Amino acid sequence: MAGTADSDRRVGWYRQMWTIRLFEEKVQELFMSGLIQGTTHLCQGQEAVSVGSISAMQPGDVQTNTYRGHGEALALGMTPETGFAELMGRSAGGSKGVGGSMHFIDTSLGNIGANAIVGAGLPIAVGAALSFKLQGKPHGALTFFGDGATNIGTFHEALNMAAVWKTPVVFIITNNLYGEYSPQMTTTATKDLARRADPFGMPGIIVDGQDVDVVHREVSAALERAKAGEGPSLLEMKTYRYRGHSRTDPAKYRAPGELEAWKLRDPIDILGAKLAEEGLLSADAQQQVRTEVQAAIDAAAERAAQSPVLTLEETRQYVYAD
Ligand SMILES: Cc1ncc(C[n+]2csc(CCOP(=O)(O)OP(=O)(O)O)c2C)c(N)n1
Ligand SMILES: [Mg+2]
Repeated sequence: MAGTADSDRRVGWYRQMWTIRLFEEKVQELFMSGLIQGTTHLCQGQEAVSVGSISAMQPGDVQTNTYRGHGEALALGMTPETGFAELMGRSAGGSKGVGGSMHFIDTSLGNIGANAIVGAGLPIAVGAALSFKLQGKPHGALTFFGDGATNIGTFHEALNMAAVWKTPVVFIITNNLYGEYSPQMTTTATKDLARRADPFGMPGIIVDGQDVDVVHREVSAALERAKAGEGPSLLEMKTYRYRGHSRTDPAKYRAPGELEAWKLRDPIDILGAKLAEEGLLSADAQQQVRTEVQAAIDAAAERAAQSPVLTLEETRQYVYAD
């Protein structure tokens, strides 16, 4: 049945969520110390959306995401070392250090694009899904985007075309309640964004984005439905980003107590509590996972920093495809 995961897999998700959390914390540290330049958009708090959704993919499936896409890239299998190298502008990075935080891409892992332009990933995913359909391939596409992106024209165009053509795509709104610095209610007339599926005649489902089991189950079902030729779905993941929009944003626009309230439903804690109760991973073992992941993250960042920067001549080789 779609969406049932065995215990080993769920223990793996626990480790993956810690990997994403601690990777992002390290990115912030490296950014503040000047080892990472440019900008960063971190995803602490949203780990269950990345891990639960990506784990629903099968070999051959693809996904697009956004500038806040480190979580999806790591869940797909990009190593922390490759990610850190990319962020530090080093040649061991996934895009040889010239893509940076907003372009974590690895087509071999099904990651066909992270997009800095809000809403740009949706039509790309619809196109990929259409190509699967036209070629008779059994694959599907996921596309991740924010609540703010549902006010962009490409959102409506992509949903309409996908619905008309019944392309095998699943639209995933990571609703973290904020656009760049604006609360959702100040920019959007609809509270439950899943309702935006209605005009396009596709299912619109509200999902608890803090519970990785629920996310995995819903995305698996929507992807299976899409691949069976029954059309796309819109899933609204209710979640929260712990940090500000980007870089050094202290997020002072948030209501007092809001962050603390969301941390009471932390996605890693929710899975951890279930795994402990089910006898699959004790509290001590969970602490051990966290310690191991922290050591791996620190070592990965150190190794990445040893990788050379491309020379100017080398960067020119990658401007145009052969
Ligand atoms: C077309 C376009 N308009 C504006 C921007 C500037 N911008 C970058 S992120 C962002 C907010 C998007 O919010 P949301 O879709 O909720 O995603 P989140 O940042 O919360 O993950 C905006 C307006 C942009 N990158 N692209
Ligand atoms: Mg948002």
